[in-house]
Amino acid sequence: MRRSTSVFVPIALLATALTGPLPAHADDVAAAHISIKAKLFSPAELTVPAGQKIKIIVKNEDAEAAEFESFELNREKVVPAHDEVTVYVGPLDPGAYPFFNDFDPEKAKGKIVAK
Ligand SMILES: [Cu+2]
Repeated sequence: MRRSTSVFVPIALLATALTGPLPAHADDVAAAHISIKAKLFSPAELTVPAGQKIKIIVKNEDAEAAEFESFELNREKVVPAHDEVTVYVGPLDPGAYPFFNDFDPEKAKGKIVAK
């Protein structure tokens, strides 16, 4: 069977836009954003201020769950597919804090650098 015309349906795109990260942060904690796409962290290196509490909003754009994990930060949190979680860290001493996706530890790695 042939379809006479291709129908462009922007609803899926709109839904994606509406479920994106909220721009407003009600509290005064500095926010940093990391996304997971095609099983890679972006940015893979994230610089944050040392000496203050930080919230890291980890957004998973993939269709598979991920787990944001860091031994150095003592954090481990599942990020469901197409969802986001908030991870509070700090105040951090200056230095590098590696993290990885525990569901795909060979491929997805990154680090937070506190300065
Ligand atoms: Cu884990």
